[in-house]
Order: sequence, then C-alpha cells, then structure tokens
Amino acid sequence: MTVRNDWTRDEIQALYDQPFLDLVFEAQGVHRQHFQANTIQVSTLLSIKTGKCPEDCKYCSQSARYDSKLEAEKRIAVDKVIREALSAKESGSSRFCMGAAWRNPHERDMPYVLEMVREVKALGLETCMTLGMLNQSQAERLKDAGLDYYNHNLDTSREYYSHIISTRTFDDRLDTLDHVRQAGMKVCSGGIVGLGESRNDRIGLLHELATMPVHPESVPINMLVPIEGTPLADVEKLEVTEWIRTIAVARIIMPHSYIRLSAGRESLSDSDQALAFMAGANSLFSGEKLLTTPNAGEGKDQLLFAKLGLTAEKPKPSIAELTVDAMSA
Ligand code: SAM
Ligand code: DTB
Ligand code: SF4
Repeated sequence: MTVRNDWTRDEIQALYDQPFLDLVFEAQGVHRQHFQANTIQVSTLLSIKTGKCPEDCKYCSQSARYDSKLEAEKRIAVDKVIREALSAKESGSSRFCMGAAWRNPHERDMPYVLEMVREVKALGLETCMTLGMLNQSQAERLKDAGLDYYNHNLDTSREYYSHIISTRTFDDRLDTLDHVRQAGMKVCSGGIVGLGESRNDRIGLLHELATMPVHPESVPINMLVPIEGTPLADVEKLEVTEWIRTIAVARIIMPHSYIRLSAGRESLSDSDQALAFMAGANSLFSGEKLLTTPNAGEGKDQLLFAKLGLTAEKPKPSIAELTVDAMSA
C-alpha cells in the first residue's frame, strides 16, 4: 500500500464512524503489513526544566498561569541527564526524550541542550527533545549535534486550538514542524484527546497530520491527564473507546508511523491497553513519571509485556560498546 497524503475529512470520518470492532480489525491488518507484530518501541521521558512556562496551555501543569501546585525546577545538570539516560537504556528503552517547559529555547540554552544531545546519542540511544518553538538555525544545530526526533504536538484541530491555547497559533506550530523537517530531523507530532473537543476536532487533528507532505514518523496520542488548578481540571472524561478509535484511525491513515499510546496510560486497565495495541499503537513511554505526572512504572510494564507476549524494540549498542566489540573481533 502506498502512503497517501490526500486523505479527506470525509474519508477520515467514515473510518471513525465504523463499528468499533471493524475499525480495530482493519487497523490491526494495516499494522501487520508495515510493522512486526507484538513489538513495541519503548521511550523514556525526562523533564530537563520543569514549570514556570509562560504559555497558557489549558491542560498543562507547567504553565505559570495556573496554580497547579507543581514545584518548579531550574535546568537540571547534564551529568544527571546522562545517568537517567543510562538507566533508561538498561531498562530496555531505545529512545530518550528530554522535555523543557519553554515557549522556545533562548540562545543561552543552546550550548546546554546541544551538549546533552551529543552525550545521550553517544550512549547508543535515539534522542528526542521537546523544547517549544524552534527557529531554523536552532533546528539545524540540534540536528548536527545528533538529535533524531523533535516532538512538537499540534494537540487538537485548527478550529479548536484557540480554545485551548492563546499564547501561540496553530500556524506557529506548523512553522516549527517545517523547520524540523527542513533540518532533516524526524518529526514526532500528535495530540491530546479529552480536552472537551468534538469528534470533528479529532478528525481535524488527524487530517492535518495525515496530509503533511511527509507523515510524522511518530504520532503520540495523549489522553488528557486532568491537573488540579488548570482550566481543564474538571472536563468530562472521554470514553476510552474514543481514544482507541483515534489510535486506530491514525494507524490506518499513517501506516508507516509509530503510533504512541502516550499520556493517560495510568488510567487504563491491561485489557484497555491490549485493545490499544490491537488498534495499532506500537510505542509508549515507560518509567514511573512522564514529565510531571505519574506513569505505569517499569515493573508494571514488564508484567504487561509478559502477559501479552510483547517485546520491546532493541536499543542500539553505544559507540563505546561498538568500539569494545571491534577491538575483541
Ligand atoms: N513545552 C513544549 C511544548 O509544548 O511543545 C514541550 C512539553 S509539552 C508538556 C509536550 C506535550 O505534552 C503537549 O504538547 C501535550 O500534548 C502533552 N501534555 C501536556 N500536559 C498534558 C496533560 N495534562 N495531559 C495529557 N497530555 C499532556
Ligand atoms: C507527548 O506527546 N506526550 C509527552 C511527550 N510528548 C513530551 C508528555 C506528556 C505529558 C503529560 C503530562 C505531564 O507529565 O506533565
Ligand atoms: Fe508550556 Fe508546553 Fe506546558 Fe504549554 S504544554 S504550558 S508550552 S510546557
């Protein structure tokens, strides 16, 4: 099957509107044509600068505008990041994602993040960062330092965007994604469901992603983790089946992309997660914490993988390990 970038909203809606089991069955069929069955890519997240963000994203614990009781932390030291990355690798993660609560990185932050990318990359991990908006030169320097992925979510439809965030526009998001692509990095971009949006907004989000000239290589589908003190703390919970439908539709229309069962997994039973994998999710975050909220810990995930017969995609050997191998050959 060739990759299509000309999906219409009506086609996406028709996929969504199918009976649930037909949709999940179709998604699993597409999944098996493009990926190895029963194999999940595992990433670990680390917050490298927490809280006091000037943006006003209504879902976020890190916005300085809301009283979420989060304790802010300054930039953490690079050697601490390296220790966390090593331990993530030892636990079976193949990608290490570093996130900062910035509107955009300042020039004074660039040497710090570039050094971090170089050192994490040398451990043999894939590198990913999410630092807010980037200009072209910042994207190029990150790429040159060895950054594989940049995460920058569209989060919701163009129409609903201003209901959720007023300090930047949907087009600002697209501009950064463009800079990331131009620089030659892989794109990680998806969204959040459960923000009080309609199915039509979820269709709009997926339509925007699936009509990009090149689909994002990684598509996180987060479910809102309600945060006390934020404007979305009491929003009505979305049905899990609607989250799973969103995963299934994403799998069908972006068949080569990793679809990530992202924030919100803590609230899912093992059988809900199994359904999400059936719907084509093949990536997740492991570890006790996402950026600021709890996540299924490593032990819990090991049990889940064993129960379902899943395997984690293998991390690559580090430069040091390759050097030892070459010397002993
Ligand atoms: N500041 C950067 C940005 O906004 O791109 C990077 C960090 S931000 C926390 C990364 C993504 O996490 C957001 O785009 C959103 O999709 C997701 N996220 C943040 N808070 C969330 C929450 N409470 N529930 C679910 N997803 C959330
Ligand atoms: C993404 O789409 N989800 C991750 C990652 N990209 C950076 C973040 C989820 C954050 C959940 C809320 C928190 O822990 O603060
Ligand atoms: Fe800041 Fe990102 Fe949170 Fe928005 S989602 S408030 S930009 S950390």
